[in-house]
Amino acid sequence: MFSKETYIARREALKKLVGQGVILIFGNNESPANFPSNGYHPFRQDSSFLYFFGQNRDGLVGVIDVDNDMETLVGDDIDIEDIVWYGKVKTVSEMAKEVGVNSSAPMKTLKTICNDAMAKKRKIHYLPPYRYDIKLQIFDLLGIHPNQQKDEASMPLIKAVVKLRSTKTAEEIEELERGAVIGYKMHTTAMKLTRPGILEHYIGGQVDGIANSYGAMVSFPTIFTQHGEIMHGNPTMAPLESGRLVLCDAGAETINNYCSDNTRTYPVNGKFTQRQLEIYSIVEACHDYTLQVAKPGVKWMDVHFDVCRLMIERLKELGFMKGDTEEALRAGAHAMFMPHGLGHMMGMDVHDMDSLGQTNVGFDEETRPILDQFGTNCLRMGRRLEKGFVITDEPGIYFIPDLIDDWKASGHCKEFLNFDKLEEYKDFGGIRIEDDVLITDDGCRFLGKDRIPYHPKDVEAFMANN
Ligand SMILES: [Mn+2]
Repeated sequence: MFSKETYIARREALKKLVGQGVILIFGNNESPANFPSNGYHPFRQDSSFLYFFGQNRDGLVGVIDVDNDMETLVGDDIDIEDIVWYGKVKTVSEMAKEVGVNSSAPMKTLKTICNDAMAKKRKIHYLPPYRYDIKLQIFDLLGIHPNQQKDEASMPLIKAVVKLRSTKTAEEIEELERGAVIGYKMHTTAMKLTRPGILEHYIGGQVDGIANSYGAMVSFPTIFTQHGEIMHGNPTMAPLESGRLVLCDAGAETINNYCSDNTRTYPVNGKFTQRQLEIYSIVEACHDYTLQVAKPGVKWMDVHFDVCRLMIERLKELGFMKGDTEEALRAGAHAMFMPHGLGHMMGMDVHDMDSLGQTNVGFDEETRPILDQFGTNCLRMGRRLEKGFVITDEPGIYFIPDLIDDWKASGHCKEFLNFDKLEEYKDFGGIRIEDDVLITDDGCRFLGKDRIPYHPKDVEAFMANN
């Protein structure tokens, strides 16, 4: 947790931005896995609640009455039976004081607060809920059916939260650096363990264990797979095979829930083949290009398309693509190889603020999302970069057999693709290289003390020596 002053300042800024009404920030509750008292663990608090109220406990709601400048932490103190099982915990009043909130109240008061505000026709702001128990709670409190809650969520509140959380402060950057250090341990451990015969599942478990040991948890389910062409290929019981590539996309959350998110792709036997190197070097060039151009004022969507141009040019040289680069780009032909965006915002959520709506987070009046083109519709971030943004740089090239068959059958983008050549690569898999980048005054820099090896020579040397 940060100091009390941090949370006070954040709430002050929020009040100024929202201007009027009553703001409800819902914390999360325990979530049952297979029976009520056996929950998913560790408990994950809502990130916006953590941002404004700091407390990492279930069953809390933060109330900010903007008009009367009053803040209340709502929640029930635990009783003696719970103390027997879980030990003594801080009272809600103590938790409120820790984050500079003067008043606290039991959960039943929340209904009274809401009824009173509704009777006076005051605006009640809440963020789009994503957990079903919170949807029921909002239904009980405000009478808004769960199907309507996303539409009725407060746009002024969403915009204010996005504005505040997008720019990372010095103390947040320190946390993100800590996350990157754990991420480094996770990835280099996976590289050290990788060898023919070992199970994907085993290495995935070791990677997760490091996140749990040094931080709070993984920032998303670990991807460790020889099928890199499957975007979210979680580890299976398959043994690693010599001659194949393995893709590891994994990240940690620190104890204070700031994330890391990196991807590396490397040969199971520690040595790239020529065929693998040809594709790898394109992804490497795209990854490095981003670093040269990312700085305040640059539109991320432009960087994304420049990377796609570079990819098309290089794929033309190898005979995978053909025709005019600009026309191929406009047609979205490159999505055969990279069906996702170049990167996303990262912070307390690995896809930062995803629950607030990607259009609200990654786009603005000037830069609108392109939702009607396969691949480009997965770009989560497009708007101009600002100092303090943290963004992932994660180009990739994949050979997806079903996508090759699908486009070949329909003739989609056939003027830009060499399907005969693609047929030969159906067993290739996929390559992605990902790092987390902080936008600085006049450029950008990687987060983390040490770089996880990614240049082929460094990867091979690291795997040979460990
Ligand atoms: Mn990512």
